[in-house]
Amino acid sequence: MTDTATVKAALRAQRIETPSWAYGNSGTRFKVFAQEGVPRNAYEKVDDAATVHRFTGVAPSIALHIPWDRVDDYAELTKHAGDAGIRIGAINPNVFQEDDYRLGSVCNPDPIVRRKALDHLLECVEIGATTGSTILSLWFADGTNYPGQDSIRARQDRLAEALEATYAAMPGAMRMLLEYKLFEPSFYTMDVPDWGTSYAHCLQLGDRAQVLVDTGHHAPGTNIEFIVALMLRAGRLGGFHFNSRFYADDDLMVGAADPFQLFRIMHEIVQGGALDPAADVAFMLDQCHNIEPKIPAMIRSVLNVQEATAKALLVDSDALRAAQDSGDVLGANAALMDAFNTDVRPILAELREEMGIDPDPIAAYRRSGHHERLVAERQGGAQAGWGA
Ligand code: AOS
Ligand code: ZN
Ligand code: ZN
Ligand code: ZN
Repeated sequence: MTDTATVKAALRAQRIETPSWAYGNSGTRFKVFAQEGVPRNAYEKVDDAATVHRFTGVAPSIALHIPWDRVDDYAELTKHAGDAGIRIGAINPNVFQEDDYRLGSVCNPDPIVRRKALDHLLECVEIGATTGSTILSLWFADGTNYPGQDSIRARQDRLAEALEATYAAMPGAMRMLLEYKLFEPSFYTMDVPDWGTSYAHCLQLGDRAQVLVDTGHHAPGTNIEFIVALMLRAGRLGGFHFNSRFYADDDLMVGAADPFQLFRIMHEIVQGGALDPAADVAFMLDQCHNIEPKIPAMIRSVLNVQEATAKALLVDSDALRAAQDSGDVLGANAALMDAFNTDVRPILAELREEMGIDPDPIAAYRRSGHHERLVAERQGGAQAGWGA
């Protein structure tokens, strides 16, 4: 059994990034439900991320989405984040919300549209440099709906060209994470539908291009931890967009639908030595809280990742390896399940007390009166972006 001090040290060093868009109003294509007290601009989203960090102690950065978080002065926003106790994390360019992008962005058949999309990616590289961000996080809504609609192969060439130009513009400290998604908004094919496509492009680009795994972007039943192990082994696991899915890209709270899957993923991370911040695997949340209050939902999500991580850290690796090596199928499985079935809430509560934060972050947030203050202060909260 790993000793408690080692488990706590690893949990204390863990970093989980929250996304700016989770703090704004969101919904489905049927309805956006407006909530009270939501942020009105990027500055207030930063404030909410800082609040989540204050109550959890392990969420010290916020991912931005451009143009949803566009501001006049990014240096000022960076300072605002610093003053609030956090920093700017991944920069997420948005090349999917304009009429020009009906047939795609960087894969569009029209070179003028491709140029416009590339210019936005390059602008985001600059924003990353100004904000001290080390991650350019790329997701393309590009794809086709009908067989024959466009050349699958030509679109790959266009994609490669844009990625290459973007990669070339990145400062040395910046990584490019390329996110894949099986379907939606395109239904016949997406241009980056799976880890293999992302990986192939990353290999061509260079060491600082890595695969981003959004847990909601796979076919039902996909073994995500296999992909995680494979990409880690290849040195190409850039990070995660954590969330839960029941059916499609549901973007529900991580660990809510399938805590066992999250544990299995974190087990591969721990075994692969990738929990260490030096391994540079970004643990980011990509969620929308359509009907539940946003800040406590984010706190809950951070705790869910922590709980899965704690269980993965409790796996008795020596016993596991011994069972594996001797072909003890049941023993190996039991080593994993023993850890999964451990109640890790007491050890996490202890850790939080040692860190000087409340052992029960959700209860502490409720008691703090922060939500009521936000409702009083903020009138007319902004929509996260979709349908805006
Ligand atoms: C879209 O499905 C991807 O998950 C994106 O990472 C992300 O949700 C988007 O950029 C935010 O709108
Ligand atoms: Zn995502
Ligand atoms: Zn998702
Ligand atoms: Zn998604």
